[in-house]
Amino acid sequence: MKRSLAILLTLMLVVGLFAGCTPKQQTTTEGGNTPAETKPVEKRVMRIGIGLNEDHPQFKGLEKFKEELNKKVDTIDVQLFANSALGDDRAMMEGLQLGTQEGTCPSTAPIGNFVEEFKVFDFPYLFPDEASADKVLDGEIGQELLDSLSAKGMKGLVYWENGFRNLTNRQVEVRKPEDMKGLKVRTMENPIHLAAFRAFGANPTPMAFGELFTALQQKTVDGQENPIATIYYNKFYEVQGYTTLTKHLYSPFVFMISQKFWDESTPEEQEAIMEAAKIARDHERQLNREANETLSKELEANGMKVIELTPEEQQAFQTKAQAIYGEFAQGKIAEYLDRVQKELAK
Ligand code: TK8
Repeated sequence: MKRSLAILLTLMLVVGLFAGCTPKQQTTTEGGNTPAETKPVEKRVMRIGIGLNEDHPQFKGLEKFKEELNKKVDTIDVQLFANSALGDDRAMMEGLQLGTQEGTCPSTAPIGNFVEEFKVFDFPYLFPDEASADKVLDGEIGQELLDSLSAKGMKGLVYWENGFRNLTNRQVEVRKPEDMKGLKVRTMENPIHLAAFRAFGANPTPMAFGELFTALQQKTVDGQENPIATIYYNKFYEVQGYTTLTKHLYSPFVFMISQKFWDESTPEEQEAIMEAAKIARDHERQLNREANETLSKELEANGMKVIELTPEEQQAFQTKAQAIYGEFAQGKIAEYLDRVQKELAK
């Protein structure tokens, strides 16, 4: 259903392109009642898509972005699309490159397929808490990585938060890596995540987020991993019995627009976009942290068992994960990993 909608939208966009309706010319006008001498404001359309739904803090952040941007400039018409309506994270980034959409906010994990250095954020148990993540992401290292996206046709604006990821599954009360033996776990499309789950003893399989709920429902996979907010707002409790608070990975989002849209913006628009993106970031992070703090109870109220790990139990997962660092910490990724670790030790 979602997929056919995505195909339909893609077709419409392609037809639009052939009809000579390129994104630059794809403008809307406002002010039909303006006096003849006043030129109506020509608006450029900024279509922003995400995989999560309208209830998630990420969507609330986008609404905030839209509101703030509208306060500052009246030349950009922000249109928001939730639920993978424009495609999954990878397809939407390709859409930015192709010019078929203007904005998205993917997890960093699939970005590593475009700019390798982003994989530095895929090492499990790298960040001990949100404050440490903010320090690195909002600092020099984070900025360098955002800048590296420009060469790929994407303008990285700022980092938002997906959050610490936790394991859910249908049938097993997981407390230690051994409990995951043979468990079919969906991960994002990222080699380090796959290796980590193999190291835990699971049987991981990569899949786009838009297909996940159905896959869990149809038992194609037994489990998945995501922050509490996503587990709750996507109603995974309807198809999953257990959440284990593994907190195995801090997952950032990158709020990005197409480099083309950015380059075609005036300096005033660029400043407004950047400011609105930052205000929205702070709003999104705050809502997301509240959600991740408070929604465990709601998962339980909806029939899930939420398993908190002792520090020793968590250490067992961390030790397994540590074993894969060497294999993936190579070349530029190793350099970034080293810098991140030094920054965290300061
Ligand atoms: C949504 C994804 C999602 C991510 C995943 O587009 O795929 O599991 O955590 O939230 O970015």
